[in-house]
Amino acid sequence: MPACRNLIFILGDQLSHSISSLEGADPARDVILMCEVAEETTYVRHHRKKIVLILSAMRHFAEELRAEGYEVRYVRLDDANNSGSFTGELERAIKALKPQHLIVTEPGEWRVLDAMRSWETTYKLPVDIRPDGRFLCSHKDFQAWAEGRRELTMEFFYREMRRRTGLLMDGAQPVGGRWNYDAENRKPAKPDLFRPPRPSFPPDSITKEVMDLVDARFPDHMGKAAGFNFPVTRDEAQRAADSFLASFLPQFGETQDAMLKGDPFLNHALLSFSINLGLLDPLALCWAAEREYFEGRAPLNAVEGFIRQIIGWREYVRGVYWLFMPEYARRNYLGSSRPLPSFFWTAETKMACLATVIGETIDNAYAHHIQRLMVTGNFAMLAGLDPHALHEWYLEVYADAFEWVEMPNVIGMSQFADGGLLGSKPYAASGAYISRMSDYCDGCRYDVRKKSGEGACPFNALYWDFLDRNGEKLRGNRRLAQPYATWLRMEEGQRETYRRSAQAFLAKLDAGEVV
Ligand code: FAD
Ligand code: DLZ
Ligand code: SF4
Repeated sequence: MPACRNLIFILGDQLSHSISSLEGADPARDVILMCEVAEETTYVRHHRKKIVLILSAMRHFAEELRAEGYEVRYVRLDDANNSGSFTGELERAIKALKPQHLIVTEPGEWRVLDAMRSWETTYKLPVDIRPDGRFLCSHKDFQAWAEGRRELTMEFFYREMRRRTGLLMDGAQPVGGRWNYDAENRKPAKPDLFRPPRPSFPPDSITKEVMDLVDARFPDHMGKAAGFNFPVTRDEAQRAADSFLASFLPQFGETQDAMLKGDPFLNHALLSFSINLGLLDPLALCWAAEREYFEGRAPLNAVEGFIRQIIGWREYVRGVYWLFMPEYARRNYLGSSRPLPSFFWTAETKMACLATVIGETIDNAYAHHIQRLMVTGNFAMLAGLDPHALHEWYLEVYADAFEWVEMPNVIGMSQFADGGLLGSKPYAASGAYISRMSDYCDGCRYDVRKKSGEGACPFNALYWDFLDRNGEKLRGNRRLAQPYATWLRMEEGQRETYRRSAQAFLAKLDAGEVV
């Protein structure tokens, strides 16, 4: 085989034709490497639908590149000589193709970047690690923004991104006079029988082959391949985006924080997996959403809320991840160490909220933001579950989970394990919040109105016990002044009842009883 000039290595979450590693690529000269490897599929036990999504999207992308004339060296998971790791496959490709340069786009995980940095020495080959142009804010820009700030408040970062992009801007001012319309987006929802159907993406022969492979190879991973319905090409992802913009965006704001039994998607976008894999361009989506507002088809609170999630939160958590890794992964500000209960994998719990959210996670490899934050995340923090084990669980179970976005959301936003770097107060709530924002409590084996003792909603006593046992670390937080004042106003007898009720619940949890 003639020597190729550049070997371009494309990872499973870099499936974009405008990815930086492809800039200047020449099909007549360069070879592309893509590989399905055991190490990536098992470093946590990813949900089966997540593996199907990534491998099927990779295979479809390789076909698109071949149709453009590229030679793609594509290694399948079940290929006889597959070495099982990125480095092993790279080594085999270098031996076979003898390239003069290696080109990659920086990966989304610190662990992979760390390995990449040694490739130049190991393979005695120039390695060009290019910035990932799919993000608005480079590592250097985020560093510059963070420099010298006492608090890394997302809202201020978001305003910078609004100014930088011009999205929803009227000169130097935000359209409508306000930057943030979140106050209008906190309503509970009623079942809506008229919610339009979601587009479906029936598996083609490529996806079917991957589904069989995944079921056979990963029998002990969560979920099943059956029922797989994710977009696996950019055309399918665009169809999903068009459907969201036309049919769901107008109500996106209203139901953003709501949770309903039997309606796991409400008006959410279901686009995070497509964006994170590279099938959709996040900025193009924001421009399309802005158009819906300017042309009168969607209200400002919905469009601003959607844009904020993407150019605000999504960019911000990536900035935090790269600024504080690898030390960020070990943060455990509240010193929590309880192992995850088995119901995180089975959904077998008497708590209807957790049974619903985890059950939907097992079925769909998806839960929406408030389910992740205020049900599973809130429970984990109140019960003192080990944040690192919880991070691995989130990385496993959600189809959109890649460490750069998952870890700050879990360690920072949901567990306060970073000590308040990402959020100014812990997202801790009693059963009253879940009852207000969902219909889960109707028919739950526990009574949300009962505060302690047998049959009481466990979130109630756990909430007070959480504040009590973390008092030293949290009492000084201005945003917790009101709950601490309420706690201190209580009779000592009442406080003791809460403590005992929480301890009785946690003892059952530790004993492996069904709670
Ligand atoms: P929508 O609610 O419709 O939001 C629109 C888009 O905004 C999403 O597609 C996503 O790209 C972006 N977005 C919204 N919130 C966030 C956020 N907090 N951080 C980054 N992007 C955001 N998101 C992931 O992409 N991967 C994860 O692994 C992940 N783990 C999470 C873990 C926890 C504990 C929490 C609280 C949130 C997590 N999120 C994660 C953020 C958010 O929950 C998901 O992006 C969202 O639920 C995806 O569904 P959707 O496309 O329907 O989003
Ligand atoms: C998550 C994942 C999985 C399950 N499998 C593969 C794979 O076989 N090949 C691949 O290139 N990428 C895979 N990925 C995504 C990678 O884990 C991801 O690209 C890195 O973690 C960097 O973000
Ligand atoms: Fe969850 Fe408590 Fe409501 Fe049951 S009563 S669904 S445990 S919040």
